[in-house]
Amino acid sequence: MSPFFLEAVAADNYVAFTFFIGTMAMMAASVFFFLELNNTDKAWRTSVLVSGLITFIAAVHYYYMRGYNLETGDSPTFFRYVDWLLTVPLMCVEFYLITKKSGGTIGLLWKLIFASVVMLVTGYLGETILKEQSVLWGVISGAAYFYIVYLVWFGEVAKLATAASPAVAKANKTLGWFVLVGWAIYPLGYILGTPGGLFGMVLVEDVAAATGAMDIIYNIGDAVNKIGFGLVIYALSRSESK
Ligand SMILES: *C/C=C(C)/C=C/C=C(C)/C=C/C1=C(C)CCCC1(C)C
Repeated sequence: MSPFFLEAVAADNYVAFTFFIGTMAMMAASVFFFLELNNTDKAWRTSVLVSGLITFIAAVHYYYMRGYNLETGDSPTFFRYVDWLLTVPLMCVEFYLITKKSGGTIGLLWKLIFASVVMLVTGYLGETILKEQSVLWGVISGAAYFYIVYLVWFGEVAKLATAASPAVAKANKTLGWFVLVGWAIYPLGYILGTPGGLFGMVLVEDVAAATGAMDIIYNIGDAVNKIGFGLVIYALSRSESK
């Protein structure tokens, strides 16, 4: 067995352990979604397939993030953003797919994807290359985030979901909570990691421990946000088929 494996399952390395569990959970979820495609109505197959793609992409990234973390002891910020850049737009695709039958347009799809890419690219700039202006980039990223929240809760997505069916409306509400509460952990992590800490206060003295804690929170949050999100879509596909 590789020493990395042993280190990852060492009882005191919680950060690496959550990367390990994350990989397994995302893999298991992907297998589940892919195998369930056979039992899914044609009209809902693409939605369930996208759920599986989201967790599959995350599983591969978690595998790499675990190795990176074990080798360097650092946060795999770059891999996280690559993972988000692929999975968050796919989550936006889910909103388009569930509202397509009631009039969701390609225009709406692009609005959602564009907002998510702006949110992530500006967030990455603020967290890495342009750290001195992290507040500015964080605010731009946050505006794009709230635009997505707005679309899902009150805008086009909400209206089309209500028009589609009670089951779609209900699922959209649940997905809306994921976006509003589940996704909020990421900007919180960004704020805590910003130089000077939250609102200029120095909150933590042990930066390495704080970074590790943040990784654990992201890892748990990711599992909830990606697998949970996929399961809401899966449940909707069941309630809408015979
Ligand atoms: C599976 C991964 C998900 C759902 C990731 C979502 C990430 C975000 C909602 C990130 C948002 C950010 C802001 C709103 C401002 C600060 C920068 C970010 C990128 C952390």
